[in-house]
Amino acid sequence: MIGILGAGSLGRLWGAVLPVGSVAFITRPGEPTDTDLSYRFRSFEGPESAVRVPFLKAGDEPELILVTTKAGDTLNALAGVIDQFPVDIPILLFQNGLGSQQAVAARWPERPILAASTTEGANRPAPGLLVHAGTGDTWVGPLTESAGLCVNGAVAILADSGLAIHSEPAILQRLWQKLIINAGINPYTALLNCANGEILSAQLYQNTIDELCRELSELMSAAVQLRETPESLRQRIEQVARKTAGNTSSMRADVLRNRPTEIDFINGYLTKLGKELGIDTPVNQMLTERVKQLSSH
Ligand code: KPL
Repeated sequence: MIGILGAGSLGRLWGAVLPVGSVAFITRPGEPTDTDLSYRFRSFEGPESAVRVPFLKAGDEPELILVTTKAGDTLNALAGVIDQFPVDIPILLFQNGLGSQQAVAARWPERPILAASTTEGANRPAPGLLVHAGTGDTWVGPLTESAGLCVNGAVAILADSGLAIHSEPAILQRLWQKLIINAGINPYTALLNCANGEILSAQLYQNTIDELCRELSELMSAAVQLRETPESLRQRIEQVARKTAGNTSSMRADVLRNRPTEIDFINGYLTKLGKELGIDTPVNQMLTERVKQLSSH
């Protein structure tokens, strides 16, 4: 049995693609477990089907826990449920950005904590409907010492979904690659209230992207020894913005729905890291402050 903590789009995607009967959602303390979670699932370029996932019952022991909460909720959500699970159960984190994963690993260093980076796309355009909007790849790697032995097992369990799953010993570097893309697209789409592709012609983007990429290049090199020029980072950001031109980014979607954004785990994380490493990050700081102002209104 696989337990899923967090019934948002990504959690529901795993609930839909893993074999029927092998998954259950984990409830927070006080939440009822008697009725199953039901939703419609539109598979990628495939038919629509009905999905019904039960909630984990007291005494059920999952062999793997997937944590698909928002980055800002993760530590609290896990703290509320983790004591019911034996200390050797692998916990796989799917959060965007960085910072929340390290906080979990630092809080429970004795547990096998793993992190995943995924390019699967899922959204919920209507209540009760989950759409698998784009297929991608998912990489899984260890964060704590005891997690190293659990990577292959977790990859094998998730491969039963039919999605492309790979083990990645250097998961932190992989998470950084995604962080760069999110740092260069998400805040602009939120501030400009536009689809991903539209940022490219906007003044705010054009005036700041080169300096942002200089900050990203310096931070990435200092933090995880990945060396890439600012120009090549800009190229990668723009490639993804073009490829996902019509998409509403997760950060713009959060702002539009009045939900907290993940800015603290993207440009906010980079700003904080810059302070720790003695690297100036004025553009990351400006983007963080402006996105925060946006969501406080
Ligand atoms: O990951 C994304 C997000 O919206 O968070 C991108 C790559 C920007 C696609 O929308």
